[in-house]
Amino acid sequence: MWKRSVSIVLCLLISGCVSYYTTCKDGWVPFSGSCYLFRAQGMSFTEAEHFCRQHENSHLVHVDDALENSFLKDRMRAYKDAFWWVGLTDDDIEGVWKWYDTDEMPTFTDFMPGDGGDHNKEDCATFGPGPADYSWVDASCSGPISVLCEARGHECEETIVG
Ligand SMILES: [Ca+2]
Ligand SMILES: [Ca+2]
Ligand SMILES: [Ca+2]
Repeated sequence: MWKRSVSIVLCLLISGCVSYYTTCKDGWVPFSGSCYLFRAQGMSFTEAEHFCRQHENSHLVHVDDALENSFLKDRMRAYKDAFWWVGLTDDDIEGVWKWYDTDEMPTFTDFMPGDGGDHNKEDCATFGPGPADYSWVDASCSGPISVLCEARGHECEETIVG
């Protein structure tokens, strides 16, 4: 059983329509080329990253832009009051956030005002429930915090003859 979502539909004048789907394994949520696994089970940051590796060789979520961020926030609002790891850490240089698995700097962030700065004991990023409404907060890497994995989805093309 595979789930799929239409990410783009291109319509060409003569040849009909081509739609692009993201397909994901059962239990994973498709969105715009990626698949997400929400596991509401508290773990430390490194345990969570390890958990993702063991599931589809994925990684803790990389939030690349506002669209992906708001899609994920909408899903989280369906769960009650859980924190979810974002795959970012400032463990190397205080206040400088990098993706844990690639060491790259993020192109988009959504930290709450007062979070994401110079907090020595809070070196891992999470989506925060309650007043944060799933904006990001920095927190202790020991958790326990719920796991959100991201894997690359399978892009499929389907031609609809018009
Ligand atoms: Ca992503
Ligand atoms: Ca910090
Ligand atoms: Ca904090």
